[in-house]
Amino acid sequence: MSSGLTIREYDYKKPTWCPGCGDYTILNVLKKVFSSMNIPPHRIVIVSGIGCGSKLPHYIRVNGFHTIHGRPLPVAMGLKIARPDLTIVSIGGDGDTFGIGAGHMVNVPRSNIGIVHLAQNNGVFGLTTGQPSPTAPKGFRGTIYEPFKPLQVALASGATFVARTWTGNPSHMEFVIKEALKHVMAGYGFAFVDIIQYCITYNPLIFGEPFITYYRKREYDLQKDPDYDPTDIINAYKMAYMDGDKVPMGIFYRDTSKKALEVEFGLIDQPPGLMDIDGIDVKEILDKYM
Ligand SMILES: Cc1ncc(C[n+]2csc(CCOP(=O)(O)OP(=O)(O)O)c2C)c(N)n1
Ligand code: SF4
Ligand SMILES: [Mg+2]
Repeated sequence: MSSGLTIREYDYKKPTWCPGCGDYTILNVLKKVFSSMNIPPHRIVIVSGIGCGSKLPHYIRVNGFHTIHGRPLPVAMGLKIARPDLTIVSIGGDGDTFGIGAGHMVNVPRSNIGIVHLAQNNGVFGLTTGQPSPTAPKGFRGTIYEPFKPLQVALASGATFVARTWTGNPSHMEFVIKEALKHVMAGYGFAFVDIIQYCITYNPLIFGEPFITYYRKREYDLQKDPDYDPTDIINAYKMAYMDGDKVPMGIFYRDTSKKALEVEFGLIDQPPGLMDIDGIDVKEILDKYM
């Protein structure tokens, strides 16, 4: 594994997101996580759907696959089966993940494939100018349904790592994404992270309060509670149902008793984080195709 990678090595094009958008935080945190974990750019693939947040692979110097709306998860899964040695991060908005892609949000976690999915959960369809997404609260711009519950669904779908963070607390996000990657790289399987993301343009207020103030007042760090046991799924469900004055953040659930699909079916000899293909000579392959 390479060492000494700086954040700058992941820099690429300048984002076109609105100034103040929470997606900047996610992008910067990802660069920081990759560099601090010394994962070189050529060993990472970020697969995204369609939406504001899904433009992220254009702004970071790693391999990227900008797929179609709602499909980052199945594409990432196919990629992981073909190249289990790579670190694969799937990313998509709340429309992508919980609307059009909801079927994949149920079936990919239960496969326990070793990928991390990051949901950019801003409560709206940002790219198409602010229609309510599945996670929008009842009443928001005429929404008549109760909101989709990302963590409850992730737990029920068999994800072996389930967490939540938000764009107003970058150091917390860094901790959570790092732990999610470690879970995957150790060969334990699928990791889901719900990222509550600020959309300054179409959803700046949460129940009438500014986004940052709302979550800062209510964030409740599960890892600061010595009595919280993230290996207990019943505890995790209880926390996933908690809403209102306290918004739990952090690792809700972690199950290290299962093997990732690629490990269980022998697609890979060792968990991905421990492999090193840097020494392999690819000239013969390149000569064949170029
Ligand atoms: C199959 C399909 N249906 C609809 C659209 C139109 N569309 C593009 S992005 C989007 C919603 C984006 O919302 P979200 O996934 O929450 O991402 P955000 O823009 O908020 O980051 C929709 C409905 C599309 N591109 N493809
Ligand atoms: S519309 Fe919202 S989600 Fe999209 S770039 Fe602007 S602030 Fe970000
Ligand atoms: Mg959205």
